[in-house]
Amino acid sequence: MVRTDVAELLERSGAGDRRALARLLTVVEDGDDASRRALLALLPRGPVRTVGMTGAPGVGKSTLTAALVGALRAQGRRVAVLAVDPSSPLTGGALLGDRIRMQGHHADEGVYVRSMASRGQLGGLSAAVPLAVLVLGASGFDDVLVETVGVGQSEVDVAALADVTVLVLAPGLGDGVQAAKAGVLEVADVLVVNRADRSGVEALEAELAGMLELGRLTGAVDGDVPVLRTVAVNGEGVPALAAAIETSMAARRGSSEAGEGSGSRVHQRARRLVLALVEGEVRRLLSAPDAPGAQLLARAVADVAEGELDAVHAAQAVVLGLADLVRNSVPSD
Ligand SMILES: Nc1nc2c(ncn2[C@@H]2O[C@H](COP(=O)(O)OP(=O)(O)O)[C@@H](O)[C@H]2O)c(=O)[nH]1
Ligand SMILES: [Mg+2]
Repeated sequence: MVRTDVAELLERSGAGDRRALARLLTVVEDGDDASRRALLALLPRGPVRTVGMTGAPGVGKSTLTAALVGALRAQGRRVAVLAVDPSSPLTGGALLGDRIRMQGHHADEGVYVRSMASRGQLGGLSAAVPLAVLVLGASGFDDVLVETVGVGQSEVDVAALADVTVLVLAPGLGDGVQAAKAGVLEVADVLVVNRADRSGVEALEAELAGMLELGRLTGAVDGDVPVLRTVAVNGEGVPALAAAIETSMAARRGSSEAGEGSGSRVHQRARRLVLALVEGEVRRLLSAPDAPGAQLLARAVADVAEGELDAVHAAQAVVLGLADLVRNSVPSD
């Protein structure tokens, strides 16, 4: 795909053409280097409000996300949802699609749902999702909700890219302990006890309060982290969740405008996100099929494997070679 094609798709997508938007997101997921680069060059440079919805499987993330879409639509906001499943292109997205349909949002042109999987691509989702968010922003969406399955590192990844991270838990699943293990509690801005119509709500809330307290003592948690109750299946507590997201967003904006320095949570998050994208890009430049740096890497690997060179010097040669390569590469415009 050449630059002019991407430009045309972007223009059509901005005018509300959903097929053009779907094709752009396919470029994001599966596109060749030149297309992705062309797309990136055309996208506006500015943040889009991103809300991460994370938590263990079965806690009600998809149901809650669909309900939240309704609350945000009621405020007149245009809402896109990315269902991110690092393992499978089928599960998360299909289910979420069902929930959204059940809520009657499918006929609403202010709502767009798409599932994304890594498809084994290097640098994978951590690179594709932020780019997809920019595409959605350029296509007129005010909010992008990113639902991710709660498996290990992906929760932390989504937190790194979202402006506001909502950690969803449910009573009776032992999630409190899980959350603490994965380190997600530390990056969550809002905690939600969903399935609040079930028993065990107080016990979970007490457990969370204890963990937040501990987190504050160790400095892992700063600022206000509200704990809300929702019943996603009937919408109870969902407007309060939308309000808490808004408050958290405003607090973030406030603290970055107040210039709270490099130690602040906003800075830490920005640092994680930029580093993750740089690392993903470097990996892709070196080892994606036909990657410009593939030969550099292959030579270094062979040298080390054959005992010609130590790994430290080999790695340094790759970094210097990559720097030259990037400096000399002319973008395809
Ligand atoms: N009783 C009850 N069930 C819920 C609630 N929210 C979701 N569920 C149900 O929990 C199951 C898992 O929900 P889902 O949204 O797919 O969870 P996810 O895996 O976290 O995305 C579904 O059967 C939902 O209908 C709730 O607030 N109360
Ligand atoms: Mg789900």
